[in-house]
Amino acid sequence: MASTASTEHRTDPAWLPAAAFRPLGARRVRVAGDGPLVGTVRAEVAAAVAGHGGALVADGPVDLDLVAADGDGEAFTVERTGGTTIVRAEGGPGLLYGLHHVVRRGEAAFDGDLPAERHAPRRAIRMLDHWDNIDVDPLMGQVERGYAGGSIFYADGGVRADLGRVAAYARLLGSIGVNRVALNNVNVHRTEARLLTDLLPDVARLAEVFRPHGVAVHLSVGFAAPITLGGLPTADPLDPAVREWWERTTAAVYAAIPDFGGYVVKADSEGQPGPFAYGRDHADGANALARALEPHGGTVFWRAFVYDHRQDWRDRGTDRARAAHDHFAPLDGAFDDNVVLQVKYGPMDFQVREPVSPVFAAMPGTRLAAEFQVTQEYTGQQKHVCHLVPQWSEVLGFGLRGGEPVADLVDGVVAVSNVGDDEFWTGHPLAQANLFGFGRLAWDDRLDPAAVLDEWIGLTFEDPSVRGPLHEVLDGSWHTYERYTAPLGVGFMVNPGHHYGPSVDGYEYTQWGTYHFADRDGVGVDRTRATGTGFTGQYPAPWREVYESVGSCPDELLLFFHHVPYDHVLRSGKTVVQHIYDAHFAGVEEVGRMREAWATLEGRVPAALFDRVTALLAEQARCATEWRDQVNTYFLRKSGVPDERGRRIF
Ligand code: GCV
Repeated sequence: MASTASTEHRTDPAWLPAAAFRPLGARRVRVAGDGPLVGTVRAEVAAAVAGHGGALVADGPVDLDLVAADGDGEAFTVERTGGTTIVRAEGGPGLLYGLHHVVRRGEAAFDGDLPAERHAPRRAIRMLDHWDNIDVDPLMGQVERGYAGGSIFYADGGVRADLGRVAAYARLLGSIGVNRVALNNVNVHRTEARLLTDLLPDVARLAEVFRPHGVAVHLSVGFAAPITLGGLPTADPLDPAVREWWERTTAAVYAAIPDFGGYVVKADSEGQPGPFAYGRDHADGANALARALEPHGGTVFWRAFVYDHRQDWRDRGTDRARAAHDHFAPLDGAFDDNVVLQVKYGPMDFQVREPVSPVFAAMPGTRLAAEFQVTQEYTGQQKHVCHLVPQWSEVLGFGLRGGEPVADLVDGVVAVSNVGDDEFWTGHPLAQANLFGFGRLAWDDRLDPAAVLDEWIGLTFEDPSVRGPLHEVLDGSWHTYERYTAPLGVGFMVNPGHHYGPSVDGYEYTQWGTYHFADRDGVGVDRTRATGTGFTGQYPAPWREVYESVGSCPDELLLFFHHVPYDHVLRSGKTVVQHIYDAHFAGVEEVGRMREAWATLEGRVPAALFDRVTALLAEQARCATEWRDQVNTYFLRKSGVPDERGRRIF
């Protein structure tokens, strides 16, 4: 790991790259400007030069000149001339981001001349949502879909007394440009609901820890809070007493936390209350909260993840993939300006492969945010290496409407965080790269995922020789995971409930709307307009035609859009069933190669980290083998078609 004594880092926040802040060495640095974030930069610089022969100076010749204009501007310009690297920031946050730009560039930032380059985030909203609870659920644990231990925020029935890890986390987020955090689960339970009212002083303590790093805090709130917390008989968003309750409650939040970011709301979804109970629509619901936040500059993040989770599997007319578009597209233009509709990247639920959600193209009159999962619910639960930055990059770069990438259709990028109180912060130490990469991509979606990974490696590990093997382990790991799990975009096939490991028919006869429809002749979901659910019709041209036709649908999404016979020939030239066999054998072989590459790092990374990853790779190999054998056996038995290469299937 970065810095010197690796053992120091075992329980220390320094496992995360931000805490590594490469020392600035024997350099003379000037920091000019006012405001709290400039103060943070000053403290960072003082720490980065201390003990290295450098100095924080007020004037005279300097190696690094960090100058902030007044205000909240996030952009900065960097140039190097006459032996001085100069960062001119358009405000306090820009200075923090400029400092970290220099830190990431390392020695290269102090080499030769550099013409002025302006850096600005591609979007204002760069957010991490936590699905943390205060209480511990016997089945789900403390963090819903969390795979890194308990919450970093809460312990013993309240906000932690010691917020040391939160401070290190906030520092990391500031260093990668994340500027908003939601502190509690979108499924708002009884205790957590009180964060909005009597536990507010503790939320204010958390806000104090995030503030110096430019990160605003948010709360997930229940739509029925006027009833459950306020004692009102209704939560009808058009009821004056309900509106007044939200206004009063929100004013109290801002009195305690003047820079509070706003609310996150999961309504009418998976049992959470919402406006439907009162015959109102989601714009009515979102706007009621938006109007309470508006005088204070706050935002409502209203989730579009609304679908029927009590579907009858016999009902072929209902298609969960259609739900978000069906519910929300007709409301385009009806949301207030301080509402951001938070849309999962795909129409289903964070699968390893889904088409991009058509909602991004359907609501030009609404502010949108794309939602990703850094936590690896369906992608190996931080037991498997699954480097997701290439997936997010592909989604954000996808030309959905008139060639316009998703990145240009959204105002924000949001993801569910993956940290916990685990020794390595993220369960799998290499999952830290996903957290880091999310922030970098949220700042600029055009960054190359491999280059971002390289930054993470450079900030995290001392020994430059680890780069090659780490790229071998991580670069292709998303596709590897895709190969050994559910094939060709069909999704799920996981064990119900906890979602880890294979169960091909686990969700086939359930209420959740996640089916693959395999029979003896074929597999896949017919979502065409011609003969299926009509989901393809939610896309703009050309995608509505590309996806509609078996001939033009990309292989990796074929079974998402079509039900095809096993001998259907893919664009790759293979039959569907042979592809399934080949991909699953290949996926397991790739995990074997990942293990070999990792093994070469013994002695070059800290021993505890080496051991943890080694053990998890063994589990990944076991689980991938199980996936391979269950999926291949299932399709051999269903289809009766032997593997043309005669490999062992059971
Ligand atoms: C927080 C999936 C997860 C749920 C999660 C939900 C959501 O269904 O399995 O745990 O709930 O998504 O995004 O709201």
